[in-house]
Amino acid sequence: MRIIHAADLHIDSQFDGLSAALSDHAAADLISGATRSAFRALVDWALVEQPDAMVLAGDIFDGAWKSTGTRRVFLSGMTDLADAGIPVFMASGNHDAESVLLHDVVYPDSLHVFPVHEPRTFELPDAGLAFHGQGYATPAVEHSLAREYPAPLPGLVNVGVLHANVGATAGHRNYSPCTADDLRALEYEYVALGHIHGRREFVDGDRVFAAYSGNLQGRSARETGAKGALMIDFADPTRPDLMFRPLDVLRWEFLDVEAATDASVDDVLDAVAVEHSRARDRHAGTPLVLRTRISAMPALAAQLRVDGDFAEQVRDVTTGSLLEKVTFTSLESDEIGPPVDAELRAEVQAAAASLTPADVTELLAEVRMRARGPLKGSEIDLSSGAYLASVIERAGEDLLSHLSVESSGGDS
Ligand SMILES: [Mn+2]
Repeated sequence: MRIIHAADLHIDSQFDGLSAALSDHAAADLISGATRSAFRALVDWALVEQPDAMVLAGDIFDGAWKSTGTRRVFLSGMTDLADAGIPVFMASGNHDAESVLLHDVVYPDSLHVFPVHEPRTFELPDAGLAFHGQGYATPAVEHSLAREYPAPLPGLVNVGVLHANVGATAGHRNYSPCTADDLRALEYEYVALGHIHGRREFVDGDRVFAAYSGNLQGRSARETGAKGALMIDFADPTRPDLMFRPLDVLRWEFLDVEAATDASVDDVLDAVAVEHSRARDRHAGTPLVLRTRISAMPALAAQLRVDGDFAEQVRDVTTGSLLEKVTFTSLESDEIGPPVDAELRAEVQAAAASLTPADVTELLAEVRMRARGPLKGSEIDLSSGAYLASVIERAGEDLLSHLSVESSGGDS
């Protein structure tokens, strides 16, 4: 007996943090359609594998319906699964809580949606399975839903479906908070979890009793690596076997390139090419969206930062991937930077210091307005004083590094 476990599909969600550098139309189409394509890949995988059931552990949708297309895509997948005799058991999460979605659509009978005001058990006696779950009535569920989950049914393999933060995982909303011990105490054969986007297993000795499948499709540079769903095999119900299947249609990768102290521009390009080729090998065939961080000695870092040709060359050596962003950091060193006229330096620093948060807000608001469609600048937080202060500081530093490079160029 086997089930597929997926969670956090976030169908039709926007992608965070993509810069306007991704203006390529084919790339933009691939990205904006990625969560739908990954959902379709999930359905197609199930049609091939013919599991006894599929469970979806919350955040299937990203929020209020963005278009009728979202529902159509989901309904079409559910209908195909119904036609293949694969039932689906689905609980809502904080993103698709009952209060934000309109359930004005008729789904096939084989789609079972857990209620949101109390837990419910769906039995699948022919397959020997029972599914226990509860969805979110509102986006913020502050109490533990697991606490009220029913006792396991004897003679069946019991599967919990739960959207929750287990163990107060940092960086995630602490919704339906519970501990791994709370889940083990349910005495189910397996708890299918959603909410945390990284894959994670909870084990008792060598027995997995609960797991996060992670999300189906990475959506930002914070979600690097392969994303997909789990196949849980209960051939030995006391020891479920988990198999991860990547289903994402594009993948975020982070290239970290540290230049040697005596590196030239060409050396840096070679190093980027090597890291890129390794990443391509790791993710054979899956399109990559790259963030690249180049660490170099201060003078070289400053030179590369302002060198337009260099950006173009980096693009060339990463051909076949989408280069979303390149950042430069200076390695710690005693190196003395190229000279900048002291008077000029003081003027630049004064100019940067005299920029007010209001000036910066205005400038950034325009940048944000020009970003279109799925290319959303979530990193631009205009309400954060600390963020605005950091922008002002960086503006001053960038300008000074321009001046350093220009003055050193003039000397030679
Ligand atoms: Mn969630």
